[in-house]
Amino acid sequence: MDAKLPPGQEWIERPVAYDIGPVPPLELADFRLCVDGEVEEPLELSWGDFLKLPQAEVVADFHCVTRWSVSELRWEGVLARTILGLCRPKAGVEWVMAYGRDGYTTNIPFEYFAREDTILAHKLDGKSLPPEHGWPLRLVVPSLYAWKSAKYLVRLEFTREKRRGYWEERGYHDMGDPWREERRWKL
Ligand SMILES: Nc1nc2c(c(=O)[nH]1)N[C@H]1C(S)=C(S)[C@@H](COP(=O)(O)O)O[C@H]1N2
Ligand SMILES: [Mo]
Repeated sequence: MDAKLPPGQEWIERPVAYDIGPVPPLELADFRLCVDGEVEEPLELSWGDFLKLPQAEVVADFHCVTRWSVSELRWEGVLARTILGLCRPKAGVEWVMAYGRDGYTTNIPFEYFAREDTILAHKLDGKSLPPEHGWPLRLVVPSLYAWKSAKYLVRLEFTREKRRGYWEERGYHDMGDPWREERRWKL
């Protein structure tokens, strides 16, 4: 028994990159992160603005629904909690939609987004994010399967009602907790 390994998973050395399609190029000078929807204070952050926010580090295991897990990846960036403190979601917000610049979307239950280990990461294991792992910025939600960790992050939208992202529309679970094996809602 390995208490750190969720049911149905096996350990591998490095994360395998999965992308739904090509990722448009980007100049950092053009980078913007939008935080909007049901929030008191919508944000539009340039790369410089983002780097000025308090920086943190999260060491966490990464679990993919295709049954691999990677132990103790070290992410650096801005905690989701810091973003929540700035944008102040309104009462009744239950979901966060994350958008990548490749057109990817995924819906994240607010309760998991707000956990202390959720991070908007720009570094992995001490280095700038590799292109295939989400450069320049990705969301990392270690408490959910990896498809909830949107790469190439450009927008976070807070909503009261549930909407489905790219994989959720195709049958993946709305919650996605690896400890409950919330892999698919449709078999
Ligand atoms: N923007 C974006 N984020 C994404 C994806 C994607 O195609 N586009 N794929 C998801 C899926 S299905 C998985 S399993 C993880 C894989 O993360 P990795 O490529 O860093 O290993 O990224 C998730 N985030
Ligand atoms: Mo995936």
